[in-house]
Amino acid sequence: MREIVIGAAQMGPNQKADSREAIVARMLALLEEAARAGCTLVVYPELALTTFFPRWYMEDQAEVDGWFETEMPNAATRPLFDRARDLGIAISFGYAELTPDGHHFNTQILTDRQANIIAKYRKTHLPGHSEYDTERAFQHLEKRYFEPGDTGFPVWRTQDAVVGMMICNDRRWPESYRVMGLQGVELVILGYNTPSVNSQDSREGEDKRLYHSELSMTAGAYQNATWVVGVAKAGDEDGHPLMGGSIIVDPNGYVVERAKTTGDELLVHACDMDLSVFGKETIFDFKRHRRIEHYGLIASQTGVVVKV
Ligand code: CDT
Repeated sequence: MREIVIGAAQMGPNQKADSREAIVARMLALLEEAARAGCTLVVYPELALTTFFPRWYMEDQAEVDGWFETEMPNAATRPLFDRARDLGIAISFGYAELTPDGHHFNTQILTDRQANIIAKYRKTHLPGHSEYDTERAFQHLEKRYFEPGDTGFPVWRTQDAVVGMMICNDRRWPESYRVMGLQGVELVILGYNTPSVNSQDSREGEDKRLYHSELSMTAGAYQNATWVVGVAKAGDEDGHPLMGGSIIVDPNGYVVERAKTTGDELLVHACDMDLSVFGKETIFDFKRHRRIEHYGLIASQTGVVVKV
């Protein structure tokens, strides 16, 4: 058995006016709870340190950059790293990253149990748009504020497991899981901020959005025989509702833990990495069963081309 006790640290809303320090204090409270539950890994949401600022249209680059972190850890997050080191808990969380050479990414990091950053992933599938859209009920300007990630989907070995990361919208794309599946991923950790309603269709509410989120993660888990830990930032943020629905999914695609609230809430599960072995050696033994001669379009074409 290769067990990792994982804490999925769902976070309630971060308001625009909340300081990084106040938000980190809530992350620390979740970390303490995780320590009491015996966790050795705690996963927090996408853009954990701020409000989901891409809902706001901004033209002033200095204002935009105020939502970004130029180093990690930094003054605000150092207490989280220090406490995680004391407790021997690895942490993973998302934040807006501004690199020294001026690039803007939607990023997630993973540490080891000594609080060293051992892995960094930058979001690939940026949803939304880059200019103000009068047709939407609210804005989703990730394409304005972030560049598509430059990391691809690597995996890392830590805590005796093969671990990969993705961020929010990446979870809806089977390609994200499969690229990691081909590298033997056993645990996918991801955070998200998903509005409770569709800005382009007011009839689409929370039920359908929770269903699509869970459908994507359970399918990704099953089809790649991997654990998936999906962690929401939830609740009413700046007057805009974000859905919860954080889940831990086993390599058979079963949801083994599910959030009950839209606030700060820790889900805990002892995840045995060996549970992924059977699927990887049988129905999803990629080496024996994949037919790559028929998959070329997936890596050579984006849009749909109808030729008939
Ligand atoms: N943050 C993020 O990527 N949110 C998107 C909203 C898309 S609308 C379905 C998500 O995939 O949840």
